[in-house]
Amino acid sequence: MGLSKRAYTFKKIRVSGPLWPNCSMSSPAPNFASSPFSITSPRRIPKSKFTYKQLHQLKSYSPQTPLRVIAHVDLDAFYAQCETVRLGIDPSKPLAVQQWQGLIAINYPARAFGLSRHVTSTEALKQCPDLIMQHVATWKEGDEKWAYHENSFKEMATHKVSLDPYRMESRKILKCIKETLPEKEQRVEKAGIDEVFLDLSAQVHTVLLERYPELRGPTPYEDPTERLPKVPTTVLDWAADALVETGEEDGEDVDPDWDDVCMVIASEIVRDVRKDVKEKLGYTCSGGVARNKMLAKLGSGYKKPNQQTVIRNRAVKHFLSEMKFTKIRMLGGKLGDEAVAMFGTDKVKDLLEQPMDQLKKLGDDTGSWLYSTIRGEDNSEVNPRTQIKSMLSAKSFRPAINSFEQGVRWLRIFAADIFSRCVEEGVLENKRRPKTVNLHHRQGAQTRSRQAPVPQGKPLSEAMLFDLAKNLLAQVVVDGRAWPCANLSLSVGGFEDGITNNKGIGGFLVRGAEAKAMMSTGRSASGGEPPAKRRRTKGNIANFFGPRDDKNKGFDAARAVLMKAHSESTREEEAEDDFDEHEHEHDEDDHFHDPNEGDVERPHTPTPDRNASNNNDNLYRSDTPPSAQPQHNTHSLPVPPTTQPK
Ligand code: DCP
Ligand code: CA
Repeated sequence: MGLSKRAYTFKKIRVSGPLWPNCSMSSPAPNFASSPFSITSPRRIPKSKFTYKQLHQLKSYSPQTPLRVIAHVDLDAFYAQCETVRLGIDPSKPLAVQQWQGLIAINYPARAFGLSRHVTSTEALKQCPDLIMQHVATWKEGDEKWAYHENSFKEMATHKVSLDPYRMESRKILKCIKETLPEKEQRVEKAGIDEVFLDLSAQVHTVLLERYPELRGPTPYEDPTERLPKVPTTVLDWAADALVETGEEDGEDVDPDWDDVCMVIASEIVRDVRKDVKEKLGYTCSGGVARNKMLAKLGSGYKKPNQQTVIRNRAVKHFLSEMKFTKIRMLGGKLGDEAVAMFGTDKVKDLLEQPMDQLKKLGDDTGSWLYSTIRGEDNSEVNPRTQIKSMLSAKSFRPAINSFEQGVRWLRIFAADIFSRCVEEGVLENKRRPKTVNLHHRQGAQTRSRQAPVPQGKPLSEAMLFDLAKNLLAQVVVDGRAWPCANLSLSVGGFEDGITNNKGIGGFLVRGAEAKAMMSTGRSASGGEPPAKRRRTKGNIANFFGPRDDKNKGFDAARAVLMKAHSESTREEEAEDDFDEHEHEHDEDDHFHDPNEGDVERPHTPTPDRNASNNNDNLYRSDTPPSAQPQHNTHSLPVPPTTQPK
């Protein structure tokens, strides 16, 4: 391929020409007589390779149409931008966000000094003496709310990181993006704290018909396989977009087809979205536009900061073959490592040579998913629901903690932290609500977990979460060998939509039974015996909680917590028996009634929501043992989609 030729063709596609053929400039109405079925000059008039059916499928966001357009928008150096915006700092100044001695986000001016997440704050200052380092907000033991504390990097033993400020900005940005898009033609998926996927298909379809009236009207001969007329222009204006080249000699010479036009329109939309986010909130972001999520995400990371990249269908093969497959969504973790070890390469190019049966050594579903993924196929849908499945609040202790009371003090912070996030999720309006609460406790190499159901019959409160957490810790403590404890975390999970029917007193009955189950098993309270049977443990409660253990610090306190919880749950149940008779008079659950809610649960999306729902001091630290990480971040393998959506 001659270099000059390539340069020429590239230029041709990027520059010149009318911006857009507006209606008056567009081609004449389609010549239906030119249908392949027509007897008059069937092959003379060139047609698009796309059909009317494929065009119409755009409107309904069908993943099947090759005209599909998906965008991925990712904030540049997100936490760092949050701090420049919050503090009103000139964004051209180098800035990094600090967490204890490490840096977790570095803005682009600071990256110019060679700084990356792996350097410590001391090293960073040597490399870039003017670096502004802002420590993340923290919860201080005993405080009711997180704050930006001075010198908090020295307070690792008594403070806990809060990512709330970034989550708040994230929500504002999401709202702004949604407001930029037409209300009835948007599909936005929050994919992480600083990234979204947009399915622009329906909106692009509308714009397409506005600009090209020849595409309107009924399908000729009512034949959906009828091909569309040719695009009435040979030059498209990609404005400032980075265009991935086709890598083929004649790639740019082939006239644009409707898929290219769809991408131009999508790209204009993404440019508008990015402009709005910048103008209204002050953040820059990068965008990727392509035919599916996987490619769009690769696109947004291709050129940063503050740029957008389009991967036209004609460029996909070339783009991917040059890529390391470990950069592909869901191949960045263990699955990618496994594939590298198995095939001795991290290049898509090499993996493309592997037949399907070889790839299936990774498992049947994974193998066929990988086979199509490296060929640029991804039918996964943009899922407009907020995807928080669990929330976790955690702390690693250096030095380790040694008593029940110390643990309880942290639980108070965790409960406040998680509760405030639940409130943001709409728990008070009963939009969403967690079903379970989990406590993870790490002592040496051993991690112990206890789980309890969140009582469903009354409003979720911070106090309720705290009590549940305390009970769970008490269970760990009475089981012995709890100290020294190196890591403690509390999480809530099983988020479900609001309760649509008013359960009334029934909810309280469940709570009584659930609480009992928790006490009687000493572990997870799910399942369990019927209440009548459980009641028998009442008399033997002291025995049940075991003999005193003087070496186990905090044992007495923990035991007292469990005994108190047990007696409360018994009292509740007795009282509830009374309520039951007056069920309709004691309608305490009005608060929960939300007729707008009650959708069925969405299928599991394999995208790991790394940032959106966690607040773990050590979430990103490589020295954190896996046991200290949240469950939903430690799936052994990302589960690729096994079924293709319709
Ligand atoms: N983050 C973190 N630790 C990591 C990765 C990310 O704490 N190992 C946090 C800080 C980031 C934010 O998540 O600002 C978003 O992560 P990204 O990977 O998108 O990184 P940035 O937004 O910082 O940079 P980029 O411009 O490369 O997207
Ligand atoms: Ca980012």
